[in-house]
Amino acid sequence: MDKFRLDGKVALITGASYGIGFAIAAAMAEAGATIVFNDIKQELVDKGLAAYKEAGIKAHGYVCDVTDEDAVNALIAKVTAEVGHINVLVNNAGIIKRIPMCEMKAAEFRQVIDVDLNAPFIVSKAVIPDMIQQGGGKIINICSMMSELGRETVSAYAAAKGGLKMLTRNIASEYGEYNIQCNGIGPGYIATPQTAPLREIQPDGSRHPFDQFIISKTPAARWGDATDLGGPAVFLASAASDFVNGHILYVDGGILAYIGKQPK
Ligand code: NAP
Ligand code: GCO
Repeated sequence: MDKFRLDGKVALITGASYGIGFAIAAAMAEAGATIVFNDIKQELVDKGLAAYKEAGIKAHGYVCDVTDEDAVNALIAKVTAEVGHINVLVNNAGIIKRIPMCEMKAAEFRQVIDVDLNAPFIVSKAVIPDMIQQGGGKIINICSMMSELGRETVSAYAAAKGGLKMLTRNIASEYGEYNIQCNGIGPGYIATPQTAPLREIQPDGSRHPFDQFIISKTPAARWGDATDLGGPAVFLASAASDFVNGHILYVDGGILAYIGKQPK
């Protein structure tokens, strides 16, 4: 089981003050990794530092907007000097805008692409040269059901997450020979602040129709919890997955395997 341990590894998880990033970081810390995270605002970093401390994890938090290439390069240099060489990168920071496509402004579409697709490119290219120098590394891109499926209102998000799937395969193709494994995790519907609007209780006390829809589309018959992503993330960050490259590991309670519950 030692191959699943992350002792001595430095893991940078982007946008990990809370939600999926936090849960992945907590699992990696349990497996022995030193945790570094960033978030876009100081208040979020402070909130994250307090949450890690409460969980008994010594994490290093930095403010950095992952869409800003200069800021990312400065972050990577600072982390390398202050904490150590980055062995594991998780491109987790992400946003969604739920707007019907024909009502969406091009600027809004670009903003989603910028955070969800351009930023993983920027952060990955900032860590890869040092990973090559160090003899290898692990990159995990947080993809989505929308890397495979479309639905109303999420055109920009689906375009970005579909692109992220292919960026994952391309990084694996281009840098696999340097012992860099780049894989994706495709979470199903996970209960986090990002999906809270889809689970809001209705004025009459009933469940949100989308909430009921997701339960009926998921063989596990529940929303995922962010902690459901911990084990898969540790696996993809560890030596146990050294010959797994360019793969998207869907952690979706079976959504992609299922046609959906037939109406009664
Ligand atoms: P979340 O709760 O909204 O957390 C995302 C984090 O990223 C937030 O802390 C956010 O800060 C930060 N962030 C946003 N833009 C940033 C930027 N430019 N630079 C640095 N940090 C930034 O989301 P989540 O649900 O945990 O999702 C995490 C990842 O999983 C995302 O990539 C998301 O698309 C993906 N995902 C989520 C689900 C789901 O069901 N929840 C399913 C599949 C994939 P703010 O709070 O200021 O926005
Ligand atoms: C939506 C959701 C999804 C999830 C997730 C699914 O509006 O459909 O927010 O996009 O967040 O990415 O895997």
